[in-house]
Amino acid sequence: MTEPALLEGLVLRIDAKVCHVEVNGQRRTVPLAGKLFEERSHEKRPLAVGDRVRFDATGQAIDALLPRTSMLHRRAASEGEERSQVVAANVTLVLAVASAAEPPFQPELVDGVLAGAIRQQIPAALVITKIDRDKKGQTRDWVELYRQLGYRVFATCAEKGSETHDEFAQLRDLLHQNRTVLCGLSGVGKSTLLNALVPGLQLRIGSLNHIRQGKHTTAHTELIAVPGGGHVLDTPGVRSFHQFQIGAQESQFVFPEIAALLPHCGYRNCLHRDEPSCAVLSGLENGTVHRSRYASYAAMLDHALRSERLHSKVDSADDGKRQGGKRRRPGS
Ligand SMILES: Nc1nc2c(ncn2[C@@H]2O[C@H](COP(=O)(O)OP(=O)(O)O)[C@@H](O)[C@H]2O)c(=O)[nH]1
Ligand SMILES: [Mg+2]
Ligand SMILES: [Zn+2]
Repeated sequence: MTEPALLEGLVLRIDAKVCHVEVNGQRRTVPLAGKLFEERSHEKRPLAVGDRVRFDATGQAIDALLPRTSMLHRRAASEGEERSQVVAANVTLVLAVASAAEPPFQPELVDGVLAGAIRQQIPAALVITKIDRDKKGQTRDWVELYRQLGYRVFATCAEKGSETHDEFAQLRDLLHQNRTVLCGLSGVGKSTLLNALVPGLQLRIGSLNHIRQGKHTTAHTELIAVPGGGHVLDTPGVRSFHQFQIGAQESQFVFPEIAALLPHCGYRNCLHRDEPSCAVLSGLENGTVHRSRYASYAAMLDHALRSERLHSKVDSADDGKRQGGKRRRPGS
């Protein structure tokens, strides 16, 4: 039988110039067409793991990206104009992963990942790893906070003899039902967790020394088919998760408990910083808004305001040249 002229595939992994693509259940490496780099220069890389692509079976280069149903993306750490870095496309579940200790729990990173999921309406959950290392007993408070916010939270331990089998079983079910992306700091135990969840996987685990030196054990991201159903993406780890082109007003809406208080603020455009009769600031005082969540919001808002000021300067400086078409609107 001859191959059809146009093939469709799922991007499993991206190297410098080739993609590993699953086509009709088979893995192939296919180069990227130059035109893709030109058309998609607003993103750090033209494609992301999880993308569906089309390519010509004779030309053999990927030259079309099929529409995404979702993407977990963040602001690429680069100078100059903001670019979007897509961590994963077409995912149905985001797992924010943070360790109870070693490294310490990082609420701003967790909140960034959860916010990224909200922006794309992707269901998300929180996994707290290494609970055996929690000497200060703070895990309970984090679990309670995020459960109150409506998230499923899994407190896990992968240490031999103290494994949290119940949590693993629940997470395994989720993996089977979804295309999942794990997102968190390097060294929190993402690969260890996946090895515990997926028999036979044997991902490489980092030593703490490596991690302290800033080395990643998982060098590339690869979408893995889970035997029995589902796909999962183990990422090399992110140090921060900042939103790509988020506006000041939009920032509050990725913190649902903050947005919920807006109708009770004295000012309609309240940004909950220092405005009088602010319901969020009152909530912060009486404990209904958690300090760490507010701190994450304030950091996000700060950046949004700075970048709005910067853009309004650029816009008035070269008025007309941009015609407002180049910059994408938040949330688009
Ligand atoms: N004590 C303890 N150590 C863990 C646990 N999970 C992972 N680790 C250790 O944390 C280090 C980093 O793990 P790794 O899975 O490579 O982290 P990743 O960078 O997030 O993939 C390794 O030394 C693991 O053995 C856990 O539940 N308890
Ligand atoms: Mg890893
Ligand atoms: Zn307010």
